[in-house]
Amino acid sequence: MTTINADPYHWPYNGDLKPENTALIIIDMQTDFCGLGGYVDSMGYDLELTRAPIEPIQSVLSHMRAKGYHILHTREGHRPDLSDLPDNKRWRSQQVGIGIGDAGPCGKVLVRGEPGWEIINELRPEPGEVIIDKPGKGSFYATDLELILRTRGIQNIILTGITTDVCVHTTMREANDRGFECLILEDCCGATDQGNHHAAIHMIKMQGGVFGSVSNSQSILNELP
Ligand code: C5J
Repeated sequence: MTTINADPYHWPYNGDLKPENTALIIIDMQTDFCGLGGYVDSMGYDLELTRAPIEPIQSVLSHMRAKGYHILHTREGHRPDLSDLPDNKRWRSQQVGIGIGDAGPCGKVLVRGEPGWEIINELRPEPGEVIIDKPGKGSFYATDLELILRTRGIQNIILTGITTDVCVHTTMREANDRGFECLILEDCCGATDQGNHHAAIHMIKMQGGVFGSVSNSQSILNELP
């Protein structure tokens, strides 16, 4: 029985925690969400908030790499011809800052292959690590993430990345509904609004852990087997 200190329950629920059945997922640590001139910056949001998790994720990532855990990264983005960009998503994004698919200081916003779409250097994937390209907020919709997790025998997912209330939360909900046992690391996530970050974390703790449990980078560094 091995668990991590977490709230509202010690995680995972069944104490079956080992590198073979557990994955770290780092969500959308892309320039568009946390870099100068990217999508979030163009909307006028505070980059400090979405950059805050970079260092804690770096610590968790190197710790979990060294212990041989599965590491997966995701990127939100669209095909260069925008054929997978819903009209309403594009229209809404154009109401604030530079719209998705439109040209900005880091290239076309959230378009695959553009500089702003790339994962930031601080968290660059290593060869062999899985990268999931997703057109939506959730990492399961229109991707092969579930197939990869099941093929590898992964039951437990540790979630990090940005933004807490959008892509991280959507992915956690999708994973939870599929029976994956989820842990979110509070200091390894960030939102464009601090109140939304706290609310998103609080929601997870309701109903005995409605989507899983909540912990932090220090607990992973101290307690992960
Ligand atoms: C957003 C994301 N917030 N990665 N994307 O549009 O959370």
